[in-house]
Amino acid sequence: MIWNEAKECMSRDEMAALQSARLVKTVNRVYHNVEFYRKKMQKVGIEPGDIKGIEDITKLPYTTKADLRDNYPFGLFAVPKSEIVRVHASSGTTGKATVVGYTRRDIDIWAECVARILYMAGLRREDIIQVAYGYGLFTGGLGLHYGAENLGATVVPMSTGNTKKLITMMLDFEATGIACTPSYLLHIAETIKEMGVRDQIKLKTAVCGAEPWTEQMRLQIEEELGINAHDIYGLSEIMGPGVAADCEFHKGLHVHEDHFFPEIIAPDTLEPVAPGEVGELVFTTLTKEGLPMIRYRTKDLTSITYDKCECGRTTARISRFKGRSDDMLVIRGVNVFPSQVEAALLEMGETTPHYMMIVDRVNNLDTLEIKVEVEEKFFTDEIKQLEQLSKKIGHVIHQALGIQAKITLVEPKSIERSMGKAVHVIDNRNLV
Ligand code: DLL
Repeated sequence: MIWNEAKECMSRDEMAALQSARLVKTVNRVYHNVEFYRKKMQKVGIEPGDIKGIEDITKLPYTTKADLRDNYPFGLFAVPKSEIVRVHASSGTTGKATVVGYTRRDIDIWAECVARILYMAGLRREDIIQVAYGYGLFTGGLGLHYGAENLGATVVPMSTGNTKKLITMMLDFEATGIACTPSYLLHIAETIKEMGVRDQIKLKTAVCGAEPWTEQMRLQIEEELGINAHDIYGLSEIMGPGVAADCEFHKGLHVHEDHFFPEIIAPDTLEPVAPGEVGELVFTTLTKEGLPMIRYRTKDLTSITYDKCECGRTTARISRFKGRSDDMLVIRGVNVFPSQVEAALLEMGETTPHYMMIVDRVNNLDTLEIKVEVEEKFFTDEIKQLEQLSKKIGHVIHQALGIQAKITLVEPKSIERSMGKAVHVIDNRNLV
């Protein structure tokens, strides 16, 4: 039984009609309230009256993260500051933070979107959910928090910081749900094993996201903890967590299309690509008041399908993320995504998904070293075994990436664990 049948199971025609009406409203709102959008539309000769329905969306110009930075902090807000009840910000790795703002209604819609996802993942009001995303300017903690409250579940606002305490409370409170990054959940699973309490946990569902992860990693988490793990996607510029997530069939992430209109474009030509083809995901918000975004280029690479899902939902589904158009590494002319390394390692089965890629340039030639954590036993046994494993991983990585890498096997826990987003790449080439 789907909780929000009216919103998630409407026909494609009904959805298009709803999106059209909402887009027209949004375009009018930004044209009249945000100088940046008005100027941008005038530059390409578009007036609000030219946008009559969702099919006209391609007439509108794209927006990027740089536009948000250039208008730091509040320049793209479409309501008076007094209407904004909360701001979040992402620090990013370069330049100024990007600041996002929400009206009361935006916050309510956000909470509902996250609640729909928690419900889709099988959580109900009887559940006790630990939220172990960072609370604060990052949207993860508060986003999941209000979503879980909206569902009516009991929220334990753990944030990040103390894994043993989290596990103790997981046991004492009999927590049945957890929301955190997938890499942190793996670390939690390791610690649960070390504490010898795997049989005592009551956990049944995890809602993980905020960073790229593979299907293999999702399955590993499910197996290690004996739970269902779901993928939740979102970005601060569009709302935060809750833009899309996967149902029990795990065949792509359902987009809340009544609030966010997805497009997939080729990052080089900026032309739309056909359903099923991989490209960059672009979102237009359809109901946001505080910070509406028009054709925002997420840089996330995925594909889309409009086929009805086995679960009964009719909303568009995006595939698990292939990486970002900007986290793609070009090593010796070959495009490499960290997720390819993770998938290859997990498929092999003899290592953990804890790895670090170190890219360098020596005598004008790119080098790639991959540090991979392997089980303790490989270090106590004969050196030959270690060499064999390293050779095997080298072969698997070569097959997966199309380039050779130096493999360095390291002991368990020697690669730093992150409670926030995991870092998998150190690029020393200073290419930018
Ligand atoms: O990471 C919001 C979020 C919080 C999502 C908690 C899910 C759970 P930002 O910090 O703005 O917002 O980062 C957004 O993170 O463009 C993707 O590149 C990446 N990302 C988020 N979720 C996923 C996911 C939050 N499920 C950026 N799979 C996005 C892959 C993800 N990448």
